[in-house]
Amino acid sequence: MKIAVVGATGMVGTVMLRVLEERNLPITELIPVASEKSAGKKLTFKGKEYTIVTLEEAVALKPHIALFSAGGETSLQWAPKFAAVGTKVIDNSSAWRMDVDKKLVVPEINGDVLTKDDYIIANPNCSTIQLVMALAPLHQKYQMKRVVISTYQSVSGTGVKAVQQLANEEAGIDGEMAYHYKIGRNAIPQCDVFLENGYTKEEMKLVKEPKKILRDDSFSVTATAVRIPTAGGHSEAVNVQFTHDFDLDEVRQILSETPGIVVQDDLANHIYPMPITANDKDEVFVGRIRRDESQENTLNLWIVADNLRKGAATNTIQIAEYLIAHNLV
Ligand code: 11C
Repeated sequence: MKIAVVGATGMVGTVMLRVLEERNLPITELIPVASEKSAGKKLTFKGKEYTIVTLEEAVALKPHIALFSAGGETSLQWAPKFAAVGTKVIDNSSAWRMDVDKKLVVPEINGDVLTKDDYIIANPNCSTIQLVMALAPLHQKYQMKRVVISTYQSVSGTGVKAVQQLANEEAGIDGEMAYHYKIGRNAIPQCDVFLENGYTKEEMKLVKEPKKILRDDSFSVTATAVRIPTAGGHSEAVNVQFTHDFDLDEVRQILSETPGIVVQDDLANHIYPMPITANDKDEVFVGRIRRDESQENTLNLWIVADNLRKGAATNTIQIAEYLIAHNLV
Protein backbone atom coordinates (compact mmCIF):
# COMPACT_ATOMS: atom_id res chain seq x y z
CA MET A 1 0.00 0.00 0.00
CA LYS A 2 1.37 3.44 -1.00
CA ILE A 3 0.85 5.91 1.84
CA ALA A 4 1.49 9.64 1.50
CA VAL A 5 1.97 11.91 4.49
CA VAL A 6 1.15 15.46 3.46
CA GLY A 7 2.78 17.97 5.79
CA ALA A 8 5.44 15.41 6.70
CA THR A 9 7.81 17.99 8.20
CA GLY A 10 5.15 19.71 10.33
CA MET A 11 4.35 19.06 13.98
CA VAL A 12 1.48 16.60 13.41
CA GLY A 13 3.16 15.14 10.29
CA THR A 14 6.25 14.26 12.32
CA VAL A 15 4.09 12.49 14.91
CA MET A 16 2.20 10.72 12.09
CA LEU A 17 5.49 9.28 10.82
CA ARG A 18 6.40 8.15 14.35
CA VAL A 19 2.98 6.51 14.90
CA LEU A 20 3.22 4.84 11.45
CA GLU A 21 6.61 3.43 12.45
CA GLU A 22 5.10 1.96 15.62
CA ARG A 23 2.06 0.35 14.01
CA ASN A 24 1.64 -2.39 11.46
CA LEU A 25 0.13 -0.85 8.35
CA PRO A 26 1.03 -2.72 5.18
CA ILE A 27 3.16 0.13 3.78
CA THR A 28 5.03 -0.79 0.61
CA GLU A 29 5.93 2.80 -0.21
CA LEU A 30 5.98 5.89 1.95
CA ILE A 31 5.54 9.21 0.16
CA PRO A 32 6.54 12.14 2.40
CA VAL A 33 5.04 15.34 1.04
CA ALA A 34 5.79 18.94 2.03
CA SER A 35 6.03 22.45 0.65
CA GLU A 36 8.33 23.39 -2.25
CA LYS A 37 10.76 24.66 0.42
CA SER A 38 11.27 21.16 1.88
CA ALA A 39 10.94 19.17 -1.35
CA GLY A 40 14.14 17.28 -2.20
CA LYS A 41 15.19 17.00 1.46
CA LYS A 42 15.48 13.53 2.97
CA LEU A 43 13.85 11.94 5.98
CA THR A 44 14.31 8.54 7.58
CA PHE A 45 11.39 6.16 8.11
CA LYS A 46 11.87 2.66 9.57
CA GLY A 47 15.61 2.96 8.95
CA LYS A 48 15.23 3.85 5.27
CA GLU A 49 15.82 7.21 3.63
CA TYR A 50 12.97 8.88 1.68
CA THR A 51 13.00 12.04 -0.41
CA ILE A 52 10.31 14.61 0.31
CA VAL A 53 8.19 15.38 -2.75
CA THR A 54 5.83 18.21 -3.69
CA LEU A 55 2.03 17.87 -3.71
CA GLU A 56 2.03 17.80 -7.49
CA GLU A 57 4.54 14.95 -7.58
CA ALA A 58 2.60 13.06 -4.92
CA VAL A 59 -0.68 13.23 -6.87
CA ALA A 60 1.12 11.78 -9.91
CA LEU A 61 2.27 8.84 -7.73
CA LYS A 62 -1.41 7.99 -6.99
CA PRO A 63 -1.06 6.89 -3.37
CA HIS A 64 -3.73 4.55 -1.99
CA ILE A 65 -4.06 6.72 1.13
CA ALA A 66 -2.93 10.29 1.85
CA LEU A 67 -2.78 11.45 5.47
CA PHE A 68 -3.13 15.24 5.37
CA SER A 69 -1.92 17.65 8.00
CA ALA A 70 -0.94 20.76 6.11
CA GLY A 71 -3.66 23.22 7.09
CA GLY A 72 -7.14 23.96 5.78
CA GLU A 73 -6.11 25.89 2.66
CA THR A 74 -3.90 23.06 1.38
CA SER A 75 -6.65 20.53 2.13
CA LEU A 76 -9.30 22.51 0.29
CA GLN A 77 -7.08 22.88 -2.73
CA TRP A 78 -5.36 19.48 -2.85
CA ALA A 79 -7.60 16.84 -1.24
CA PRO A 80 -9.96 16.85 -4.28
CA LYS A 81 -6.96 16.42 -6.63
CA PHE A 82 -5.83 13.32 -4.72
CA ALA A 83 -9.42 12.03 -4.55
CA ALA A 84 -9.69 12.44 -8.33
CA VAL A 85 -6.84 9.95 -8.86
CA GLY A 86 -8.46 7.44 -6.48
CA THR A 87 -6.54 8.30 -3.30
CA LYS A 88 -8.37 8.09 0.02
CA VAL A 89 -7.59 11.35 1.81
CA ILE A 90 -7.81 11.46 5.60
CA ASP A 91 -7.65 15.11 6.53
CA ASN A 92 -6.61 16.49 9.86
CA SER A 93 -7.68 20.10 9.20
CA SER A 94 -11.08 21.62 9.87
CA ALA A 95 -11.72 22.18 6.13
CA TRP A 96 -14.15 19.30 5.52
CA ARG A 97 -15.42 18.40 8.97
CA MET A 98 -18.86 19.97 8.80
CA ASP A 99 -19.38 19.32 5.07
CA VAL A 100 -22.57 17.26 4.90
CA ASP A 101 -21.06 15.01 2.26
CA LYS A 102 -17.94 14.19 4.28
CA LYS A 103 -17.64 11.77 7.20
CA LEU A 104 -16.17 12.94 10.50
CA VAL A 105 -14.70 9.89 12.13
CA VAL A 106 -13.43 8.52 15.42
CA PRO A 107 -13.10 4.85 14.42
CA GLU A 108 -14.00 3.40 17.83
CA ILE A 109 -17.28 5.35 17.73
CA ASN A 110 -18.49 5.71 14.14
CA GLY A 111 -16.06 3.84 11.87
CA ASP A 112 -19.13 2.05 10.53
CA VAL A 113 -20.19 5.19 8.59
CA LEU A 114 -17.26 4.71 6.19
CA THR A 115 -17.87 3.27 2.74
CA LYS A 116 -15.81 2.62 -0.40
CA ASP A 117 -17.19 5.87 -1.85
CA ASP A 118 -15.61 8.13 0.78
CA TYR A 119 -12.57 9.74 -0.79
CA ILE A 120 -12.15 12.68 1.60
CA ILE A 121 -12.59 11.76 5.26
CA ALA A 122 -12.29 14.27 8.08
CA ASN A 123 -10.44 13.79 11.33
CA PRO A 124 -12.07 15.72 14.20
CA ASN A 125 -10.48 18.47 16.26
CA CYS A 126 -8.19 17.20 19.04
CA SER A 127 -10.29 18.45 21.94
CA THR A 128 -13.39 16.88 20.33
CA ILE A 129 -11.78 13.45 19.93
CA GLN A 130 -10.85 13.00 23.59
CA LEU A 131 -14.26 14.35 24.65
CA VAL A 132 -16.34 12.00 22.51
CA MET A 133 -14.15 9.01 23.32
CA ALA A 134 -15.21 9.37 26.96
CA LEU A 135 -18.78 10.51 26.38
CA ALA A 136 -19.89 8.06 23.66
CA PRO A 137 -20.26 4.96 25.88
CA LEU A 138 -21.98 7.00 28.62
CA HIS A 139 -24.33 8.63 26.11
CA GLN A 140 -25.28 5.21 24.82
CA LYS A 141 -26.19 4.05 28.32
CA TYR A 142 -27.66 7.17 30.00
CA GLN A 143 -28.50 9.57 27.09
CA MET A 144 -26.84 12.97 27.40
CA LYS A 145 -28.98 16.07 27.81
CA ARG A 146 -26.40 18.82 28.24
CA VAL A 147 -22.60 19.00 28.30
CA VAL A 148 -20.54 21.88 29.75
CA ILE A 149 -16.84 21.77 28.86
CA SER A 150 -13.90 23.84 30.08
CA THR A 151 -10.63 23.08 28.33
CA TYR A 152 -7.02 23.54 29.42
CA GLN A 153 -5.14 23.28 26.12
CA SER A 154 -1.42 22.98 25.52
CA VAL A 155 0.59 25.28 23.29
CA SER A 156 1.32 22.40 20.88
CA GLY A 157 -2.29 22.75 19.68
CA THR A 158 -1.43 26.18 18.29
CA GLY A 159 1.69 25.01 16.51
CA VAL A 160 5.43 25.26 16.43
CA LYS A 161 5.53 29.05 16.91
CA ALA A 162 3.62 28.77 20.18
CA VAL A 163 5.80 25.92 21.43
CA GLN A 164 8.78 28.19 20.71
CA GLN A 165 7.14 31.12 22.51
CA LEU A 166 6.74 29.06 25.68
CA ALA A 167 10.30 27.71 25.40
CA ASN A 168 11.65 31.24 24.90
CA GLU A 169 9.71 32.56 27.89
CA GLU A 170 10.98 29.72 30.07
CA ALA A 171 14.55 30.44 28.95
CA GLY A 172 14.10 34.19 29.47
CA ILE A 173 14.57 34.91 25.74
CA ASP A 174 12.62 37.70 24.02
CA GLY A 175 11.33 36.06 20.85
CA GLU A 176 8.45 36.03 18.40
CA MET A 177 4.99 35.87 19.98
CA ALA A 178 2.36 33.38 18.79
CA TYR A 179 -0.20 34.78 21.22
CA HIS A 180 -1.23 38.34 22.08
CA TYR A 181 0.09 37.75 25.58
CA LYS A 182 2.79 35.84 27.40
CA ILE A 183 1.68 32.25 27.92
CA GLY A 184 4.08 31.30 30.73
CA ARG A 185 2.48 31.81 34.18
CA ASN A 186 -0.72 32.66 32.34
CA ALA A 187 -4.06 31.21 31.16
CA ILE A 188 -5.43 32.73 27.95
CA PRO A 189 -9.21 32.33 27.46
CA GLN A 190 -8.87 32.32 23.69
CA CYS A 191 -8.09 29.28 21.53
CA ASP A 192 -8.20 30.34 17.87
CA VAL A 193 -10.17 33.37 16.64
CA PHE A 194 -13.41 34.83 17.95
CA LEU A 195 -16.63 34.40 16.00
CA GLU A 196 -19.60 36.75 15.82
CA ASN A 197 -21.41 34.98 18.67
CA GLY A 198 -18.54 35.75 21.10
CA TYR A 199 -17.29 32.17 21.16
CA THR A 200 -13.99 31.05 19.66
CA LYS A 201 -13.73 28.70 16.68
CA GLU A 202 -12.32 26.05 19.03
CA GLU A 203 -15.35 26.35 21.33
CA MET A 204 -17.77 25.99 18.43
CA LYS A 205 -15.92 22.89 17.19
CA LEU A 206 -16.65 21.37 20.60
CA VAL A 207 -20.32 22.30 20.21
CA LYS A 208 -20.81 20.99 16.66
CA GLU A 209 -18.44 18.08 16.04
CA PRO A 210 -19.66 15.70 18.81
CA LYS A 211 -23.22 15.80 17.39
CA LYS A 212 -22.01 14.78 13.95
CA ILE A 213 -19.77 11.99 15.29
CA LEU A 214 -22.46 10.64 17.63
CA ARG A 215 -25.14 11.06 14.93
CA ASP A 216 -27.37 12.75 17.45
CA ASP A 217 -28.25 16.40 17.97
CA SER A 218 -30.68 15.85 20.80
CA PHE A 219 -28.19 17.07 23.44
CA SER A 220 -26.79 20.58 23.93
CA VAL A 221 -23.17 21.56 24.40
CA THR A 222 -21.43 24.71 25.60
CA ALA A 223 -17.70 25.26 25.95
CA THR A 224 -14.95 27.58 27.17
CA ALA A 225 -11.53 26.84 25.68
CA VAL A 226 -8.44 28.09 27.49
CA ARG A 227 -4.76 27.97 26.54
CA ILE A 228 -2.38 27.12 29.37
CA PRO A 229 1.43 26.88 29.51
CA THR A 230 1.61 23.12 29.03
CA ALA A 231 3.91 21.91 26.26
CA GLY A 232 1.69 19.00 25.15
CA GLY A 233 -1.59 17.35 26.17
CA HIS A 234 -5.06 18.85 26.39
CA SER A 235 -7.21 18.58 29.54
CA GLU A 236 -10.96 19.03 29.90
CA ALA A 237 -13.26 19.51 32.87
CA VAL A 238 -16.59 18.13 31.69
CA ASN A 239 -19.98 18.39 33.36
CA VAL A 240 -22.60 16.19 31.76
CA GLN A 241 -26.27 15.90 32.59
CA PHE A 242 -27.99 12.70 31.49
CA THR A 243 -31.64 11.86 30.97
CA HIS A 244 -31.26 8.71 33.04
CA ASP A 245 -29.59 8.37 36.40
CA PHE A 246 -26.33 6.46 36.74
CA ASP A 247 -24.39 4.52 39.29
CA LEU A 248 -20.82 5.82 39.75
CA ASP A 249 -19.31 2.32 39.94
CA GLU A 250 -21.13 1.42 36.74
CA VAL A 251 -19.81 4.60 35.05
CA ARG A 252 -16.25 3.61 36.05
CA GLN A 253 -16.84 0.08 34.78
CA ILE A 254 -18.26 1.25 31.43
CA LEU A 255 -15.30 3.59 30.90
CA SER A 256 -12.77 0.92 31.97
CA GLU A 257 -14.24 -1.51 29.45
CA THR A 258 -14.18 1.01 26.58
CA PRO A 259 -11.31 0.37 24.14
CA GLY A 260 -8.99 3.39 24.02
CA ILE A 261 -10.00 4.70 27.46
CA VAL A 262 -7.92 4.36 30.62
CA VAL A 263 -9.54 5.23 33.94
CA GLN A 264 -7.15 6.89 36.40
CA ASP A 265 -9.24 7.59 39.47
CA ASP A 266 -7.62 6.65 42.76
CA LEU A 267 -7.92 9.65 45.05
CA ALA A 268 -6.19 8.06 48.04
CA ASN A 269 -3.06 7.66 45.94
CA HIS A 270 -3.42 10.98 44.07
CA ILE A 271 -4.03 9.17 40.78
CA TYR A 272 -5.79 11.24 38.13
CA PRO A 273 -5.05 12.09 34.49
CA MET A 274 -2.47 14.78 33.75
CA PRO A 275 -0.84 15.99 30.53
CA ILE A 276 2.56 14.94 31.84
CA THR A 277 1.47 11.29 32.23
CA ALA A 278 -0.65 11.22 29.04
CA ASN A 279 2.32 12.43 27.00
CA ASP A 280 3.20 10.20 24.02
CA LYS A 281 0.29 7.83 24.75
CA ASP A 282 -2.53 6.88 22.38
CA GLU A 283 -5.23 6.41 25.02
CA VAL A 284 -7.67 8.93 26.47
CA PHE A 285 -7.39 9.18 30.25
CA VAL A 286 -10.42 9.80 32.47
CA GLY A 287 -10.53 10.55 36.18
CA ARG A 288 -12.05 12.69 38.96
CA ILE A 289 -15.27 10.81 38.20
CA ARG A 290 -17.86 12.16 40.59
CA ARG A 291 -21.50 13.06 40.91
CA ASP A 292 -22.44 16.74 40.51
CA GLU A 293 -24.30 17.18 43.78
CA SER A 294 -25.97 20.37 42.58
CA GLN A 295 -28.09 18.83 39.84
CA GLU A 296 -29.83 15.51 39.17
CA ASN A 297 -28.33 12.85 36.88
CA THR A 298 -25.18 14.92 36.41
CA LEU A 299 -21.58 13.76 36.30
CA ASN A 300 -18.22 15.54 36.50
CA LEU A 301 -15.21 14.16 34.64
CA TRP A 302 -11.62 15.17 33.96
CA ILE A 303 -10.40 14.02 30.53
CA VAL A 304 -6.79 14.22 29.27
CA ALA A 305 -5.10 13.06 26.07
CA ASP A 306 -2.00 13.71 24.01
CA ASN A 307 -3.45 16.14 21.45
CA LEU A 308 -0.84 15.31 18.81
CA ARG A 309 -1.43 11.54 19.10
CA LYS A 310 -5.06 10.44 19.73
CA GLY A 311 -6.09 14.06 19.10
CA ALA A 312 -4.49 14.10 15.64
CA ALA A 313 -1.94 11.62 14.23
CA THR A 314 -3.13 8.41 15.89
CA ASN A 315 -6.81 8.94 15.11
CA THR A 316 -5.97 9.73 11.47
CA ILE A 317 -3.92 6.54 11.22
CA GLN A 318 -6.65 4.52 12.96
CA ILE A 319 -9.05 5.70 10.23
CA ALA A 320 -6.56 4.41 7.64
CA GLU A 321 -6.32 1.10 9.53
CA TYR A 322 -10.12 0.87 9.58
CA LEU A 323 -10.31 1.44 5.80
CA ILE A 324 -7.68 -1.23 5.17
CA ALA A 325 -9.20 -3.76 7.60
CA HIS A 326 -12.65 -3.34 6.01
CA ASN A 327 -11.42 -3.45 2.40
CA LEU A 328 -12.51 0.13 1.75
CA VAL A 329 -9.31 1.24 0.00
C1 11C B 1 -5.83 23.82 19.41
N1 11C B 1 -7.48 22.15 18.82
O1 11C B 1 -5.44 23.19 20.38
C2 11C B 1 -6.58 23.14 18.29
C3 11C B 1 -5.60 22.59 17.28
O2 11C B 1 -9.13 22.19 14.08
O3 11C B 1 -7.59 20.71 13.97
C4 11C B 1 -6.25 21.81 16.15
C5 11C B 1 -7.14 22.64 15.25
C6 11C B 1 -8.00 21.79 14.38
O4 11C B 1 -5.64 25.01 19.27
